[in-house]
Amino acid sequence: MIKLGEIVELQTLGDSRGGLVVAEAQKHIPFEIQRVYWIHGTQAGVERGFHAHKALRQAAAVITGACDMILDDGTETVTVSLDSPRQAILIEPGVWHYMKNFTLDCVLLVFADAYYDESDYIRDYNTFIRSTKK
Ligand code: T46
Repeated sequence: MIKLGEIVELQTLGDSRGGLVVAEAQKHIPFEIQRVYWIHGTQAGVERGFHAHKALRQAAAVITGACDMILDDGTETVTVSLDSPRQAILIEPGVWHYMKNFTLDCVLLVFADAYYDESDYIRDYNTFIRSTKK
């Protein structure tokens, strides 16, 4: 059972030359990775996300910089500060989530277990809350 806002530790192989972090599917990331995208250059004060996924599983890591991720399963809300490239946060289906407090240098890398599908998004909060009561 994955808890809300669960963090997974990635493999850290840095040495005196600098950092090297590895994320392998089914090992550090608990699913097969079908898609990778990243969010960068987010301007000051911008908040993004504000949706839940019906089936998509994701894991997100900040490669540089920092941001906060807020996750809400309809019962509980947690805020997780992401500021380490050595960790990823799991974003499971049925979790309303959004991101804020991006530093200007933040690069948020996201692993997803499926291709982009807009029909997998719930972008209305009331619809999301209703879906949690079923
Ligand atoms: C999520 C959070 C963490 C695509 O066409 N393909 C893609 O793979 C993605 C991710 C987005 N898009 C389109 C959909 C929108 O028309 O790009 C546009 C911007 O996406 P959106 O407003 O959903 O971006 P965020 O930052 O609010 O959310 C994104 C992901 O979409 C979402 O799945 O969980 O990052």
